[in-house]
Amino acid sequence: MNCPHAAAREAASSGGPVVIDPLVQDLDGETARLRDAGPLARIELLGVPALTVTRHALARQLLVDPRLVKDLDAWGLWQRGEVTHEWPLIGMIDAGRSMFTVDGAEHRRLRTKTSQALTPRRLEEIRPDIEKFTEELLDALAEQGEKSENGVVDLKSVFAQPLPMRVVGMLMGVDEAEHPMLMRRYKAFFSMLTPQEERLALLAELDVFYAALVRERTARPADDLTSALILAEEGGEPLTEEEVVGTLKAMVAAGHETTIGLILNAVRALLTHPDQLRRVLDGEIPWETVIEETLRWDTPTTHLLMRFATEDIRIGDDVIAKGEGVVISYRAIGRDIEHHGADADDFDITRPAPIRHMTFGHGPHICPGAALSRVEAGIALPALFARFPGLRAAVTDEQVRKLPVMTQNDMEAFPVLLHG
Ligand code: STR
Repeated sequence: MNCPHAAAREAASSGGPVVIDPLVQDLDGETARLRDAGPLARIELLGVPALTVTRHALARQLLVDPRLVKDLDAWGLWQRGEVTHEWPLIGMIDAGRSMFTVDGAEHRRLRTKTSQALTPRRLEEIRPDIEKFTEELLDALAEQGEKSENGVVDLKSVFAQPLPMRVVGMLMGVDEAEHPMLMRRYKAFFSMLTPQEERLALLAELDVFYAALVRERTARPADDLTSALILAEEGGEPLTEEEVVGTLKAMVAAGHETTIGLILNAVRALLTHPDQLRRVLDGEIPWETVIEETLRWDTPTTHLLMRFATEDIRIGDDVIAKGEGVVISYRAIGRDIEHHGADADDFDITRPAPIRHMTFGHGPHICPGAALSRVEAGIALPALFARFPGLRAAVTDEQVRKLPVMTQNDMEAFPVLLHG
């Protein structure tokens, strides 16, 4: 592959593009390499070249640049057939028609109803439900702990994973009986160990499932966001069935996978920083600070795929060429020394200045579920530590296994002891 741009030359001189490891064997090392490769770094994703943004300031600029679009057809490698559905990450981009894949006025049309359903005021209405789910799952944790011979339970499968699924399931109107099926399929979707044919097949099965749900709600509307998206509005253009399906699947995938990471990463950070945990439990430092620092330091989304340049974009001495793919590396951005200071790699909830992270993105596509995830984590974390103040990890931090997922930052499991 010839590399006509300055970013490529810089990467080449330091040994070529940063190759993103599908097995996530050294996430911190990789994050540091990305940071060292410059604000606009050349990377390789399973053999496919792309650029990635590794600095807060540059991301802030590019995420409002209308010359970068989500439309897959703007990708040169796709146009030329050099990337096809055989590429295991294509499902991260070719995700159906929704606010996630469309820009401009159409994007606003596809997003408005969903973002209105997720305002802090509207979320207050479902707070009691989230509290109830949390209490039920804490009971399940206690029960598992009693049943387990050595007292070890998996905080992920019993608590951190089902909670966000119940919340997004309730919002969208997905029956609880379907949650295990969905969690299984999304785990396989994200895992790089899943063969691509299997991934394409499971995505097709999910499409069938979501289309059936949309038809069911079209016939019998219920009190959920799926029904609200279907119902025609005065003035506004209603969403088509395809668009409701696209929105539903984006909401379920995003609403559960990312929040699992937030909850687990916060617990892990606190358990490995007991002095800081003590200050939180003493009421000296608010849970909100824990959540914001976790979002910065151990972002649920490692890399966000992808945007494409509709024309050459000059960045200092560099150029993003028309047709090139641009990733946003949120983990590297959270560890940006230029923005967060020399100690950006430290988890530290005692930082004097407010934490100004960009983990939910910026610009028109900024995460519409940001407030929801903060409410969920803001309920789940204090409730977990109130019920189990002696909670500790049952494995060393080095033994915690990451999922083999290139874009999300999640664990295989988090074995804990509930009573220390
Ligand atoms: C997963 C597959 C799918 O069916 C639909 C989507 C669209 C929304 C995407 C989601 C994807 C993957 C995880 C994303 C989410 C939006 C927010 C979430 C990228 C591609 C993040 O990790 C930020």
